[in-house]
Amino acid sequence: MISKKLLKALSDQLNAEFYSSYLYLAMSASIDNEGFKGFANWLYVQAQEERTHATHMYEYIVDRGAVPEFKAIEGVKGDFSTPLKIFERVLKHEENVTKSLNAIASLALEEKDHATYEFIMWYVNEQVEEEDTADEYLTRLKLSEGNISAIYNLDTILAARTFTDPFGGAAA
Ligand code: OFO
Repeated sequence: MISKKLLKALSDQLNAEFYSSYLYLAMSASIDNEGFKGFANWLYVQAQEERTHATHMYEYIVDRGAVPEFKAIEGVKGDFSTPLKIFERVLKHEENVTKSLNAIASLALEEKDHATYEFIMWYVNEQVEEEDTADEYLTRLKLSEGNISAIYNLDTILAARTFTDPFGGAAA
């Protein structure tokens, strides 16, 4: 049985993963209307991926014989009118997500809940790639500032992203 403290931490993380999905969907909608269809596509796919992170966490909690607490998902606020503004926020957001995942990993170790530690380490490791990708696009956008053809070039690259469920399920 999972401890109350860990259940709370995992429930909060479940909520945070849904918030991530919500955030990326909001960014996608805004930037789509600014004419950057490739960035909109990348963010839409990212929102789908975040949803799988949430449902995978849900499955783990239920498999451990517990029921997650379903709290309200925070509303999304922010200026998502340019790819640069978006990726500044994406990187900051992902860095915060990494911090909360690391805190859960530490708590699981403290409680000697090795199954939860193993489970959460998938997410911790996934963050390395997510932060790296956000950082790479942010750097490229900073370098291309003011150069619209360079930004559209990146938009074309991001248009090619397709959704693959990291846990092998069907499209969400
Ligand atoms: Fe859920 O992977 Fe980043 O936030």
